[in-house]
Amino acid sequence: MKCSASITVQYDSGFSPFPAKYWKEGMAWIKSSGLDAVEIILSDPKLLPISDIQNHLLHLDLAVSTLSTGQAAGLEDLSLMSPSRDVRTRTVERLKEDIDLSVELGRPHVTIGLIRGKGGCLPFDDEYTLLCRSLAEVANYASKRSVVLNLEPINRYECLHLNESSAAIRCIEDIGNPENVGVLYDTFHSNIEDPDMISTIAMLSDKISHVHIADSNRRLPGEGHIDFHVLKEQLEKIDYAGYVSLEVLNVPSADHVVEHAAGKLFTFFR
Ligand code: LER
Ligand code: MN
Repeated sequence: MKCSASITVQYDSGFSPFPAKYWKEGMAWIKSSGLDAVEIILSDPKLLPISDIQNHLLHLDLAVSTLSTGQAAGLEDLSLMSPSRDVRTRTVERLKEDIDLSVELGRPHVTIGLIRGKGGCLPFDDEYTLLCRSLAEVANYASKRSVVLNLEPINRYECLHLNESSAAIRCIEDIGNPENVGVLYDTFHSNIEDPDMISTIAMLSDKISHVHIADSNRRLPGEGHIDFHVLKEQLEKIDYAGYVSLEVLNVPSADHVVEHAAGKLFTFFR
């Protein structure tokens, strides 16, 4: 399977084993580890040295699997379901900029994870309506630019909406089933929220547009209790052809992740 790992390029992230200022070294590590692509973590594309990044990717002959956009929720309080119209508008605008960046980088998918907002400011149904409205606008723009969005179910301890995989499917239906919106299946979240990981993958089937790999404790695969052999078999059964992308915490250390990431990923997915 095509393998990728997360590298942050703007601000430090617990999901990148390299600090933001060492993004070039991070991408070189991905290349030398034999992975196929980098998942880029960013907050504000307007502040990025885009041509520098493009040149470096070209120099390394490295693809981009996905743009991870959730950092802007944590650092800038952006949210697609905010009670504030101004915040929602700025969030939609930001995601349009992310989509434009995707076009410049060869159309990697753009993830809608925590940038949807944590929820809890308005009655649940009202927030969900706002989320669907904002998401439909972003999806429409992405469709015009031929970019795929990954809608990511995220566990209940991080946000209140779209925790289970089935909720993401329902949300995609509620915005009219746009062809360019898929589900980001994150093994860490699914292990917490879904009734059964294997039947969930079967249920999601060709709606899966991206996969995040982390074990039950958000460490490297094989360091917790998820059965990744069975998981890989199930991804093969549904003919999943996208990336499996490492998104683990730097536990016990970033050095540990740098040393073992590719080996652990390849044990299960190559
Ligand atoms: C992002 O992909 C994710 O999985 C979230 O849990 C980030 O906190
Ligand atoms: Mn994830």
